[in-house]
Amino acid sequence: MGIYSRLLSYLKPHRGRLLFAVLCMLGYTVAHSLVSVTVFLVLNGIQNQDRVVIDDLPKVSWFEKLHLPALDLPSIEFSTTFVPFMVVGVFLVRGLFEYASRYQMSIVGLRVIRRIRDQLYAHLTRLSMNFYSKGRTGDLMSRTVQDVSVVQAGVTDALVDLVKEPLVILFQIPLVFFWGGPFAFIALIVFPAVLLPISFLGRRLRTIQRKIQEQIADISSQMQETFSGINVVKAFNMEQYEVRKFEAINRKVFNFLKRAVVITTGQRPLVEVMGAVAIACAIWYGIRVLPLDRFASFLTCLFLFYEPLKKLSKVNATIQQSVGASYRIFELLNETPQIQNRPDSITLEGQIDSVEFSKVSLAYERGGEVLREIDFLVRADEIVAIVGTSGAGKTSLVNLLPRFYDPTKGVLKINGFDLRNYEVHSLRAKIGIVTQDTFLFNTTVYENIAYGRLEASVEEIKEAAKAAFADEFIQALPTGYGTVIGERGVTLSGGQRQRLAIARALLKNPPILILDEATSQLDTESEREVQRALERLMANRTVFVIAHRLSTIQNADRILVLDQGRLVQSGTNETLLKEGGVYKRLYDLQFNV
Ligand code: DGT
Ligand code: MG
Repeated sequence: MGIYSRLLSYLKPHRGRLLFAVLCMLGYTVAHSLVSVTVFLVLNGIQNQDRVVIDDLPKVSWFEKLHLPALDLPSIEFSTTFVPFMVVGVFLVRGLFEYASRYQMSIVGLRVIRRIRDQLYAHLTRLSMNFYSKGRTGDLMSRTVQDVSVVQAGVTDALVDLVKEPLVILFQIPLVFFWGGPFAFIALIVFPAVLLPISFLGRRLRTIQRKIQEQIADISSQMQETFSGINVVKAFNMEQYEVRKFEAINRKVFNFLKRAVVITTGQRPLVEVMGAVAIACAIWYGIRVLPLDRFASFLTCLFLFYEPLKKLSKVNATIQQSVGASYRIFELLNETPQIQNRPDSITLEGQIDSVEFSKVSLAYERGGEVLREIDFLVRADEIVAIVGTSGAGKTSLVNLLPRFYDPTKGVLKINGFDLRNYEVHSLRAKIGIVTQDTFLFNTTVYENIAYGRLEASVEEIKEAAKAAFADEFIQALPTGYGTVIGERGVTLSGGQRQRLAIARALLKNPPILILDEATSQLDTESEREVQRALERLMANRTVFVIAHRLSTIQNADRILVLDQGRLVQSGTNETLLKEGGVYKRLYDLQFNV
């Protein structure tokens, strides 16, 4: 119930609309109760030869036995020609109220869903890297799109019925007694018995729905993986394998859906049969005692009484399903970002004078340290090259600077202050990152370069592109800077992508630069252009470069050698080569000298 009340808390801002909807429902319920009255009028009219004569209502024998205060109704008499108009009138009023309440409730439901989706997306983008390192894009997409849709059913249609149907039941109860007297007890005795299976089946359904959502998330994950790695799938002839994997997941979804169908479709007949038993009991006794018009109204009332029960059982199913789905949504909303601003955080402003690692250790998972007690200090405008074997911890080391992760032990300082004291956005504004695989957005070249500084002028963007030696190939694209990347087959080569990334970084103009050089060798032409672009980018900045190029190593002011998470050597190319050790081995391997 906690989850559903959390869902309901989203309704708070819509109190006005809800109140209006509930009032409309009350109107609906009143009109709805009049249905049994019209039945009474019709039969009464038949019995009295075209006239409706009401004069005996309070004089029924069992009424007197109950010692109720006598309803001193005046006797009424009118022509049956009015009755059809009354019937239309009752249904018209009922319909209007139903429309108004359902419309308002549905709008509220849609607003709630929009809010949940917005909140979910905003929350997800705030979560830290450790959350995303689990590689769960498909699952996240599924939760934001699919699970939220399931929840929608629970807060729109279901909510209407959840309020309306109990009202109908409440209004029908006195009417059932009014028409049926003591026989009403017989008919209503079954009522609590109906609730038991409904609640039991509802709980089963909730569990099943959660499973269904999990499996659907697996479907999106499978699709996301296959399609983003489609070249690998094809290169290794694994299409059939992936198809079979997909079919296996899909079969699981099918099986769970089948179980849900058993409950959702079986529930209604179950409630119907139980209702029929109750009504049969009432008929058994009532048929001999009650006058025809009264008996017909009594029966109508009973049917109208059991109808909402059927609806409620369906509503319960829908609600349980949305609770099952919202569980998975709240699970995401409950995740807290690992990297957050401290309450007393300060803005990082002005010059960057020093970057210091002080006994910094990092473990992604408990126990497995990938960086151990790293100690070094970098002055402004120094170029620091980081070398080491694959898996030595180079990327992990530089990822600490923009606080993608925080060190598990030790402190990282900028200008002598712990990084964690700075406001995260102000810190990241000072850092530019160019990695091996440049991510480009499916938008224009302009926007891709200006990403992070969307307010930059066209001149500034072109300036940056020129400085990154990218202007020439951009001009050659179908619509130059306005070309949408990824659209109509516009794809860029690795070298071109890198130069766009360099232009992006140049435009941002950060005092600290992190560079993860490509290991793959570009062709000599673009290699030279990328190299020149990088040299421009590195000038007058504090640079941390994960070096794979000989020229980078030769230009570096200092080289840090990482080995299994430890800083084992540091110095210039010459001093390190003289020293021998890990660096000498790496150097010989990489540059074949
Ligand atoms: P590279 O790029 O192949 O030259 O290697 P490095 O030196 O950049 O290595 P790095 O820092 O990516 O990885 C160091 C170790 O940390 C390696 O054993 C893999 C592990 N590792 C890296 N990223 C993550 C992560 O996000 N989560 C976990 N659990 N482990 C990670
Ligand atoms: Mg790396």
